[in-house]
Amino acid sequence: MKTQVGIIGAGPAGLFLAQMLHRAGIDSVILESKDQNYVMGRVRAGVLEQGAIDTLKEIGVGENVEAERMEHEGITFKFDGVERYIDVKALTGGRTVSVYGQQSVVRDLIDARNSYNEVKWHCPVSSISDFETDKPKIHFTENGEEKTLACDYIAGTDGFWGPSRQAIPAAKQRTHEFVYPYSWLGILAEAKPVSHVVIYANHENGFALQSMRSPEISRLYIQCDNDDDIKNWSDEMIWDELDLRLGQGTDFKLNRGPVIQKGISPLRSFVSETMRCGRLFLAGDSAHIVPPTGAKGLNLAVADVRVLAAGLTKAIKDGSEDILDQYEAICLDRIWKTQRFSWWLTTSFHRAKGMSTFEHKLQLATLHTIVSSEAAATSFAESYAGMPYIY
Ligand code: RFL
Ligand code: PHB
Repeated sequence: MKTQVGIIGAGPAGLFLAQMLHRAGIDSVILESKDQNYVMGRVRAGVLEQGAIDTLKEIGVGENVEAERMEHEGITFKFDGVERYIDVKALTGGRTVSVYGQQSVVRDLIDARNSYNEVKWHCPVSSISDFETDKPKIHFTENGEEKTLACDYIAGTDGFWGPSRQAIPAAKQRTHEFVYPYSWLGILAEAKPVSHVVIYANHENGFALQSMRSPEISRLYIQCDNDDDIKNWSDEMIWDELDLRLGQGTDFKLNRGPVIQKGISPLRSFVSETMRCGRLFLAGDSAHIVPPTGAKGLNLAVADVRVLAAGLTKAIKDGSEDILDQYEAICLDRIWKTQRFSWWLTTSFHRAKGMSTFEHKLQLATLHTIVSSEAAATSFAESYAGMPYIY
């Protein structure tokens, strides 16, 4: 088997990349270890930057997003008796974010792909080889049979646990990691959201967040312990805790309804500064993880693959790797700025066990600064709405 770009993983990064390459007239094959229903059923990201929405439209996948997205002009912060709406649109000269679930993004991109070349589902990649030559290879299994895909370039869009990053020789890896002392317990519920914007709350029991997927479906999160078990939390306990933390001493009540999905996710910050090794390029969660506070993971993946698609197109069509040579530098600038934003927002809103009163007072001072200084609020809003793209 042969193709121009071999793509490992049909998450958002791989699917966006494949669509961009297709529009540029470049062939690709996507190998995905799971099946289509599993990938389409994964409940993850919800908030997309204006740039990610515009990218979907630019690559010809904008129809559903335009009809279904819920545009958010701001966000509400609750802490220390304060409830403040941050008007992101006004502070950034008109930029907004939108709630459009990762499930919908993935569905739209898979539908687009299926119209010309299906993803190879159930094809786990076991290893990659020869990527430091001009004949890289991807080794995978299909229906129990070992196969090889020969390609000009490999895109490692296989998430944090995939094989691409692991294939880079240890001496060439430059990685940085920070693991937080708390996790997120998230639920999806058939309940009308009470607020039409996202709410972030800092409460003495920990962080809480209300978001949504549609006018009928709420998406809600609370901070929990790293060693917590979802079995420790009945639905009623979760609703009570959400009301308490989001209420901040008022008689605030969410609309309750059947919980259709629940799970716990750890929080991690991670950067692989080595995003290229010969003809292997890492993009999305395989190269970096941000904690979900700030809602940047999928958005960063889109920014990476915009650069990668431009670089691969130029390399394959014109024989020039000059954009690919800049790939790491262009991506890492955005990645580190976004890491800083996500870490800062996470540590300002969560209560770590054993946190000193000094650290807690600093958290509150940070949040009071945002709501009392237009300059500080603007800095937050610029990051939340997302930086402009280079490519
Ligand atoms: P993914 O989505 O992990 O996809 C990688 C794909 O690779 C496949 N794979 C393999 N395929 C073949 N062979 C192998 N050996 C393979 N190993 C792995 C996997 O099956 C999978 O299909 O990575 P990608 O494409 O880089 O996308 C990243 C995003 O999914 C992630 O950054 C976001 O979900 C993060 N995120 C959010 N991002 C936002 O921009 N806005 C948000 O509001 C937001 N909220 C969130 C989030 C992530 C969360 N969790 C659960 C981590 C909220 C949560 C709770
Ligand atoms: C979501 O809607 O899933 C969501 C919203 C805001 C975040 C993270 C996730 O910071």
